[in-house]
Amino acid sequence: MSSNAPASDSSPLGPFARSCTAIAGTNIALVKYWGKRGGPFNLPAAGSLSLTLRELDTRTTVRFDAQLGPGDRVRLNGQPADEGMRRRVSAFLDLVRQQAGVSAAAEVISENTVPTAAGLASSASGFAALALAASRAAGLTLPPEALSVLARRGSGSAARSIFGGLVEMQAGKREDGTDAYARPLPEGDAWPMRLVVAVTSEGPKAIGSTEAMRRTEQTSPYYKAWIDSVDTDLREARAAIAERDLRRLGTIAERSALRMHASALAADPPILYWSPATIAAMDTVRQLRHRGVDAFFTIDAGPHVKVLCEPGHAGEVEAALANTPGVVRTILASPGPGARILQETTA
Ligand code: 2P0
Repeated sequence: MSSNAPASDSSPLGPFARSCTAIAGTNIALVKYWGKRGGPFNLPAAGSLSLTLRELDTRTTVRFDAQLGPGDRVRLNGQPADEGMRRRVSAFLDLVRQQAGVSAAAEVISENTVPTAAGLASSASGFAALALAASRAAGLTLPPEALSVLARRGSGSAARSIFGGLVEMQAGKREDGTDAYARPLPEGDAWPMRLVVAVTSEGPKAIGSTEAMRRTEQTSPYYKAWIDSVDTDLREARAAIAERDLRRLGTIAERSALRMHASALAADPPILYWSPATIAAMDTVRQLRHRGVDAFFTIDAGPHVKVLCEPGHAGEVEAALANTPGVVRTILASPGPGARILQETTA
């Protein structure tokens, strides 16, 4: 079954259950997203640029069924989702139901390939897989840009995971967010590179990125300077990618991550995601460079360090990070495809 027409509950396909299983890789931003324009559409204040990964992904099945309900059922990694997540997923499903003219409740079953305990479970892969699975299960066939717009409503970084390889998210200008979507960079999936994740010891639960962004926007005196710097980073990153210049791209990625964290550090109260192991891993990366290994770090809203390098250097980078005090283990990741459908049923 494939149709552009919304399949309403009164269509020949309803009231039967329709389900879709989709998979999406998480992504790591090389030019970071940190700040929103405001309003109800989860609009980024600036663009961002990322690498979608093959090894760290989320697989999600959505089944709309008129016999279910009231309310949606949501299971994450084999457990019922907590109330906060269930509401967030339900609110997202409401957007899909509205767009498709469907009123049935849904069952959502989602599995991350990354153990949640590693603190790497990502809303990026989660909402990208959910956007694709839910829209298809509701009878919609959305073009990639519309899928990216939909995924953004769930989580800003999820808009990028619709596409594979190197991806740019544009901030857009419209108030309704219809131009705030991601796009794959030309041949961005054809450049072999590796990303080594240094999983650091877990500290106390860090502040979530949505709340941390809000606090940075509202209280950090460095927020405007951070946002003003992003366009230059994007322009230079695009040029580095066009030239296949890993050293230049990596240098921009480190700069972007440090500036993002600097803006958060200056919030009130301050937001500090780093642990001693984070700083030790950054130092390891600098030492690798002194030894002639092109390796470049980036850090997200947590203590883990992600290191960009050539495939031929990945073993040396992994070994050096594994020997770094406080690093619990490493994960070797590579560029991966965009969100895709694994299975669909119509009844
Ligand atoms: C990024 N992060 O560009 C940045 C860098 C974390 C640090 O996008 O509020 O979970 O759901 O739109 O997508 C994390 O933010 O935020 C994020 P919401 P999201 O990857």
